[in-house]
Amino acid sequence: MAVTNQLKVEVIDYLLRAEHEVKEVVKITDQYPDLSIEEAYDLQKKLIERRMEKTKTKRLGIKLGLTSKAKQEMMGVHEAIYGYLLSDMLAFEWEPLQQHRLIHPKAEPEIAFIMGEDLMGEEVTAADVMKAAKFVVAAIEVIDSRYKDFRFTLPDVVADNCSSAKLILGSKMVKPEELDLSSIGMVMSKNGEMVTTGSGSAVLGHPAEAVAWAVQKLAQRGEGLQKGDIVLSGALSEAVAFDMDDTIIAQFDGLGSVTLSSRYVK
Ligand code: OOG
Ligand code: MG
Repeated sequence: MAVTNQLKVEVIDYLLRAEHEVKEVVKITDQYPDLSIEEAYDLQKKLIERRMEKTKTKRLGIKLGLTSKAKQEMMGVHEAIYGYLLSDMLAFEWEPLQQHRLIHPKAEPEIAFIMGEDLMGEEVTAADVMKAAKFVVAAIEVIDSRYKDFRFTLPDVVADNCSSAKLILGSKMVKPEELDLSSIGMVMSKNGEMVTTGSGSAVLGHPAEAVAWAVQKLAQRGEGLQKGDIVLSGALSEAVAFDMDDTIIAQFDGLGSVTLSSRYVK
């Protein structure tokens, strides 16, 4: 199916409205079953442009998703996915999330890269990523699929900017070469009880491998990482649902911890 301009406008309005009105919607492939992944990336790009215009936000960086073999198998795919992070997605440890602005959020423990240089090209390697990154930081990503029950196919989730909603960074910045990112262990707790554990190797073997994959993928569309970008390299474990008054803490070897709390505040 060709993605006509008319279709792009309709689908993008539909997804942006779902986010704005905090209402889950039926996935778009129910209506457009032939939507390809490449067409979904076209939609994502337009959606991001429209969202930036509407919310007067700027690019903050890039996020990866489905970077673990387990998650890829669950979705029946062999590839990771990427989306964009925007400035209004940045949340802070000391400021509870506004639960009523989220549909059915889940928290993911991740390792974030802060880029010290632009990075672009189809040949970029994990070693190049490690060189171009200025710092790595512990992070929690909040994903909040706009689709009903968090159920979707790959083109659906790509068009929905890979479920991006919020991110929180820890306060300890570490130079990438100071840590072995593949062997970092992580424990995540919810209201004081351990809920999940993971390791840096869950992210395509090494988080920098995942970021290199994203750079290669972006290059196919004439894009790349920019100096100052925050890059979320993908979850180290499964995502954990949370509700108002929950507190989630992810603790990483060598990177310290990062805390998410959520309240009903208007
Ligand atoms: C897609 C986004 C997954 C990750 O880190 O794997 C993701 C989803 O599961 O909703 O951000
Ligand atoms: Mg994620």
